[in-house]
Amino acid sequence: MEPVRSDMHDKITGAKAMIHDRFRKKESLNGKWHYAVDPYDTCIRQRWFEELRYDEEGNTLPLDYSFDEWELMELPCCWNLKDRMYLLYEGSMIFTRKFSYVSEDPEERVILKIGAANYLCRVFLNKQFVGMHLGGSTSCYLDITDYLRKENRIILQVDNTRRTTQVPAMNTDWYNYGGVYRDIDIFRVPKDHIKDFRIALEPDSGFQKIRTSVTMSEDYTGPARLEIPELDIALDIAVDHGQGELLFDASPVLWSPEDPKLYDVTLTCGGDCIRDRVGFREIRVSGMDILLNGKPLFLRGVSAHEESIRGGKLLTDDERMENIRIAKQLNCNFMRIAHYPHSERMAQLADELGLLLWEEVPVYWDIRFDLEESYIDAENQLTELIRRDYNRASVIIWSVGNENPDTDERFRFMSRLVNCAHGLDATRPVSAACLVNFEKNRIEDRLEASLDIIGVNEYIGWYTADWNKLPDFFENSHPAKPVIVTEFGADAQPHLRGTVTDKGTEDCQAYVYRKQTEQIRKIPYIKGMTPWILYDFRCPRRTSVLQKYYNTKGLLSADKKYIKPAFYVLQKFYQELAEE
Ligand code: GCB
Repeated sequence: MEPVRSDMHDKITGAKAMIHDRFRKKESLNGKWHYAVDPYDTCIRQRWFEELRYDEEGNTLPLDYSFDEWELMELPCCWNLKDRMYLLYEGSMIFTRKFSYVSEDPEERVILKIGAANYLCRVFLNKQFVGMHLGGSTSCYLDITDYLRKENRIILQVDNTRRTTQVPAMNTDWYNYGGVYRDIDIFRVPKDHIKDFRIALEPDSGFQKIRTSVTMSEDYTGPARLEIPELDIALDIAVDHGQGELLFDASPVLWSPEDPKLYDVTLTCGGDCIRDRVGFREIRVSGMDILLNGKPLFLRGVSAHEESIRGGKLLTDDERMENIRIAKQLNCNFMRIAHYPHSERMAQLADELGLLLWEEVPVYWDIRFDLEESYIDAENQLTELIRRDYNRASVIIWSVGNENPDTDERFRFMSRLVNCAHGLDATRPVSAACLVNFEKNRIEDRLEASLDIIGVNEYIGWYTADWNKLPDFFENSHPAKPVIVTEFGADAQPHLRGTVTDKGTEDCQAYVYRKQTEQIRKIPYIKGMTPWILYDFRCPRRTSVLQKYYNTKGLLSADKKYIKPAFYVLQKFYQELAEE
């Protein structure tokens, strides 16, 4: 596999290829695609995509594929749920379809966006390799203009093989779904088009200034026009060699979970025009406090995977809104969307409905912290996420990883990632969900030096059985920055009852929540918590008779129809905190 991969390595696409696409007109390539399972990567080895039918003498060649006779799969989709045959399949699948294209303007550029394909996706158009994307949770953008004809054949190779060099690597506590599981679209944009558009309240401006910036595709010089009609704002931004920035006075109504006020914003530049809906708020760490719009805040949160019993990683907006609604019923103002970028729709809906978010990249457990290749992949995923969601008021924290061993290599790797996040975004705090220092039973991780907020996953009462360690753990810790308890929790099989020490029962889970919340409430440096997890999720590592390939630490069952008693413990605790 490696030689094939390296001859296509120069065409890895990433954050640089992104365009600002929200609300842009698009043509969907969702729908029926022909597909074949290709575990030996024969498509790549035999270069099926070249569709060679004759040899040099004109003899017909035997073919190992028949694109248009293959079975059909409706994309987007996680193949694991399409057929039980593919439930645990890890490898390549080939997808192909035809589509027509009629140019509307000789100058237009056509951008293909594959919302998400886990993990590696190679794109071939009309017998040519266009490019590939790495990372299973962020979008692949490719300019396909020069490859297009009137009638087109597109081929995708989607490969969810776990590899040591990838991010995440071989071992995760979630399901390695395969497939193209978010929308596939094409966008027609002018030659000079807006690639990146950022707008946010300027930190420390007393909520009186907004900063905006624009990045164009070409070396464009000229004005861009920013309009926010509801604020009576219509301003020119001078764009010089494709870059423009402006700081201006404005007094927007501040966005908050209680009042998620959004404004329609348009930006016109070089014949291109885009729209966004944006909330303005300030998030800041000051001493030991997290301040939202200048006021100290306790983040009453819960963790959640991007997971649906029906669609795997393919969620509908209704399912996302249901998750937000359930979190609100729990009296949450915050959700940690773990452990990788969820669909951009999640933050857009959280903006609309008023929920704060922690967003994370899948630098999860142990990865190859010693390899530059892994670093580049992680940094690209982080950059794609930050560029995508920069304008989302709901997103208040970037997390650069979860439970990584505190080695020198990891320290260097993740400090670089923190610097990268700070460099890309000066308006939000950066955090990571760190491990406990088990030897000293306290919060201690060298990464704390560069983080703005310390996240810590402690499973006292569960993986660490001795409850006496919990008060000591908090007492032994002397963090210099605000702390979010990013995880605690306990498995509970829905309906299974027992004593509080019977692991796997609802009673034990509810007890863990009671004990944890009793302690957490007393600790002044804790400014938030996101217990693990909102609802049960698929997990191949969990094989016990109680788990049946699910992680059952959910407060609800996997189908979200059943609420476990621990839910009510947390709900009451958050209610009390909200009233304080
Ligand atoms: C953790 C991980 C999370 C797991 C959870 C568990 O610490 O961050 O991904 O699912 O524990 O259930 O063990």
